[in-house]
Amino acid sequence: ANDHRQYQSGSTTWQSPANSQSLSTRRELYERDFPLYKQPVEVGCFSLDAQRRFFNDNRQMRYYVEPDRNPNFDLKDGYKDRFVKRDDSVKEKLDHILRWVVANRSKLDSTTASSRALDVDFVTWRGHLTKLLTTPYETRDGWLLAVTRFRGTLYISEVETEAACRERENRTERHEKMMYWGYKFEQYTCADDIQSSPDPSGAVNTNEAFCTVVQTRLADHKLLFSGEVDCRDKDPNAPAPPGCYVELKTSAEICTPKQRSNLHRFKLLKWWAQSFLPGVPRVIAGFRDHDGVVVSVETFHISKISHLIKNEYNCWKPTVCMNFCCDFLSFVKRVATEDNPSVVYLFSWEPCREVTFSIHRDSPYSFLPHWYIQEMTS
Ligand code: 0WD
Ligand code: CA
Repeated sequence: ANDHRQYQSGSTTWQSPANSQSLSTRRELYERDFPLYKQPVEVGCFSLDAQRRFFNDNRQMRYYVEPDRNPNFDLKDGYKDRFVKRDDSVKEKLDHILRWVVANRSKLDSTTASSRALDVDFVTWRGHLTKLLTTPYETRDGWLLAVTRFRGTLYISEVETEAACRERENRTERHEKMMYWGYKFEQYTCADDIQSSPDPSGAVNTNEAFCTVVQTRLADHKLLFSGEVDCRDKDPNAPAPPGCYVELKTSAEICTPKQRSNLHRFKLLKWWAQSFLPGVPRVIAGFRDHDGVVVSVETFHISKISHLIKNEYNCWKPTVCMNFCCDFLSFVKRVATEDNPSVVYLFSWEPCREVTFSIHRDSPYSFLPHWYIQEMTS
C-alpha cells in the first residue's frame, strides 16, 4: 500500500521514507546530501580453505599479476574436470564472521561501561549491505534479511527467498558454466605468493576464500562487516589494506556505445556498491568474447565511477544508495528493540513494494549459534 506518512509544512508536502511499519524504497526520497561514511579500517581478516575450514589468518590471500596487453584467457578451460564447486545449499549464515569475532574479541570489546559486548551497532556480510545499497534501483530480485538484537548489537543475516532458491535449484548448464568463468579469470590473474606466477593448470575450488573484516561508520551507525577479497597489489609499497585490495570481474566485450552505456547504468552500480563499502579502490574487469575468451582488461577506479556515469541519462546515484542504506539501518534500530538471541525480526522487500517486517520467536529463522551466545555471555 502507498502509505508514506505525509507532513504538511506551508505549501510543501514532505514525505517521510518511513512510518512505523514500513520503509519506502522510492529513489526521490533519498536524493539528499551524501551521508557521512568513514574510511573503512581493516580490523582483521580470515581464510577459508579448500575444505571450507576457518583460519584466523591471511593464508588464502592472493597477489594480482597484471596480464599482457592482449590477453587470451580461455575461461572455459578446466570446466568441469578441474572444478570443485562449493555446495551453496549449505547456509553458513554469519558463522564465519562470528568465529572471527570470538577469536578477536579483545580488539572489539566495548571500552565504555555498557551492557554491550561489542562496540558496534551492526554485524553483517558486506554482500548484504551491497543488496541494501542497490535496492532503490533493483527491479528483479527481492530480499529477506533476518535481524537479531543481542547484547546491544544488531546482527543481520540473509535468508534465501523462495525465488532465489528456485533459481539456484534450476540453474541451467549454461549459467553454471558462466559462474565458473569468473573464478577462472581469478586463476589467470592471481598468484599464491608475491614472487610466483598464476597457475591456470590447477583446479578451481570455490570453497577457498580470503575475507577482510572492516569497521566503519555510516552516519550514526557503527558497522562491522566482512567481505571476500579476490587479491591484493603485490607492490610492497602499495597502501595498507583495504587500499591495496583489487576486485576482479568478468563482463561481455563492449562493441557498441549502447553496450558501454548499459555497463555504466547497470553493472557499475553493483561493482561500485560492492567495493565502495569496504574501501577497495579498484575493480579490474576482464572482457570476454562470445566464446568465453578474455580479450582485454580495464581498470575501474571506484572514486572515478561517479564521474563516469554522470553523462548517462536517468542513471543511478551513489547518494541515493547510501541514504537508503542509512535509513534502513535506522528503521532496523527502531523496530528490533527486544534484546534476545532467539528473536528474529525478518525484513522483507520485493521490487515496487515497501520494506516490511515480521517477528519470529524460537523459529527456524533464529541464526545466532549456541556456541556464540555462550561465548559472548561469559
Ligand atoms: O549465507 C549466505 N547467504 C552468504 C554467504 C551470502 C553471502 C556470502 N556468503 C559467503 C560466501 O560464500 C563468501 O565466502 O560469504 C563470503 C562472501 O561474502 P561477501 O563478500 O559479503 O559477498 P559478495 O560481496 O556478495 O561476494 C563477494 C565474492 C563474489 O565475487 P563476485 O565478483 O562474484 O561478486 O564472494 C564470492 C564471489 O566470488 N561468493 C561466493 N563464493 C562461493 N559461494 C558466494 C557463494 N555463495 N557468494 C559470493
Ligand atoms: Ca570478484
